[in-house]
Amino acid sequence: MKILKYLFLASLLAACAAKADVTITDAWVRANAPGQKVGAAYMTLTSPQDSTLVFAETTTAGTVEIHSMSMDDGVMKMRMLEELPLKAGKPEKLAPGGFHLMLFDLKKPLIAGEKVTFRLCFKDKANKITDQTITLPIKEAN
Ligand SMILES: [Cu+2]
Repeated sequence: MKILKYLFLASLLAACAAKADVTITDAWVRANAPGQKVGAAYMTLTSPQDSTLVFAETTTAGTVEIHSMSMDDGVMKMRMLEELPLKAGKPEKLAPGGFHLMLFDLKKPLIAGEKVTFRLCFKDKANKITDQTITLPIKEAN
């Protein structure tokens, strides 16, 4: 199952060529405590056409997953999403308490004031894959 997913991602990556026209605002990475092995990144994604976030990667983490967060019986639960749909012109917010990009297997600590560069891949209605590289500041959550 896992291997299949990696093969799928590898083919996506190879296909990621043209630049995506998605606007990315309010993007930041949460600074974390020393020794923490995971991290989270937040941003608002606005696409002029229906699109889907299908993949994210950074050299700072071994893997990046798209997560949702919700309250379930008073307990915060995170769930991994295969993809995140974006409606044309509607800002989709990734913010604390909701959607986020989860960073696993961190290669270095996330220190406020430093930056993390991500590559995001989007798929449009015609299944065309585009990508965008964005550098996010690391900030303390407030
Ligand atoms: Cu998460």
